[in-house]
Amino acid sequence: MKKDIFEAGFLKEMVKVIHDMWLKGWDERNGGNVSYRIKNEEAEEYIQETENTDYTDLNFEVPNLANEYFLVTGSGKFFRNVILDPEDTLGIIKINENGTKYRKVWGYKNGGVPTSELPTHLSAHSVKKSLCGDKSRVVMHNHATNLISLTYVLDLNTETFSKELWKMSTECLVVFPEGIGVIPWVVPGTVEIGNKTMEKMKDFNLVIWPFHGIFGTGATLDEAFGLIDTAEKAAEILVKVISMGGRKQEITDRELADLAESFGVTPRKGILKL
Ligand code: 2HA
Ligand code: ZN
Repeated sequence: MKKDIFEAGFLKEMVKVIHDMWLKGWDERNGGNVSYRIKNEEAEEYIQETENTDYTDLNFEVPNLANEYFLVTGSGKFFRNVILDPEDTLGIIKINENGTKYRKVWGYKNGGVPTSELPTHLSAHSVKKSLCGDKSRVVMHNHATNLISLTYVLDLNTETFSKELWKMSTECLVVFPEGIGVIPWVVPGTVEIGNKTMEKMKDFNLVIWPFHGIFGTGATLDEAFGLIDTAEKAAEILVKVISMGGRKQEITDRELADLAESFGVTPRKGILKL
């Protein structure tokens, strides 16, 4: 007998983080999507294996995610409604034994399907699992307003975005010393945007999609949310600074290097000019 999934910590945390994202104003209408790679022991406690053999092709391969379970937001679902009906707006999928297909094992109860950004989520999970194992279980996407705004006015590269955000709030360099990855504009929901994001995920935990939104990863929902929240807060400050006519003073590159040394983090090479 499996435990009641509505008592599962991972489901409660997912509902809460999604509601928090909605309250932040990052997820208008059906904007945004989140996936959590469920730990095996959690999956075994809560998920009743179904007879469902109705597999959907992924159209790409993630062999290292074979037999993994993912809690994933549903396509077209509004984040503001997740708190009202998690079993309709969320679902759990299980990847097949060679990482080429998935089937639904819980949720999506009115015939829903996982997010249109599943290619990016699973590609990112695949890279992160191979690089950091249990230290990465969450992929989170949303339309954080100020980060998107900056993609219209800053040069679209890692050096510019990372340094500008590091300079806007002292904690940024400590929270994301590896900086922030930037890809070109690509049609969302495609395997191509999944591949481009995956390439960046080898080096970053934050990847910006210009004129669209942000992807963040982490070991936990709290971590992925906190990472995006920190970057978005810095972006908000930068938007305000630019709107007020620009800066009169700032944290210097030397001071950022001192900060990094003091906190024991290594800033991505080539960004600070010392
Ligand atoms: O799920 O945010 O990128 C809706 C989106 C697509
Ligand atoms: Zn989006």
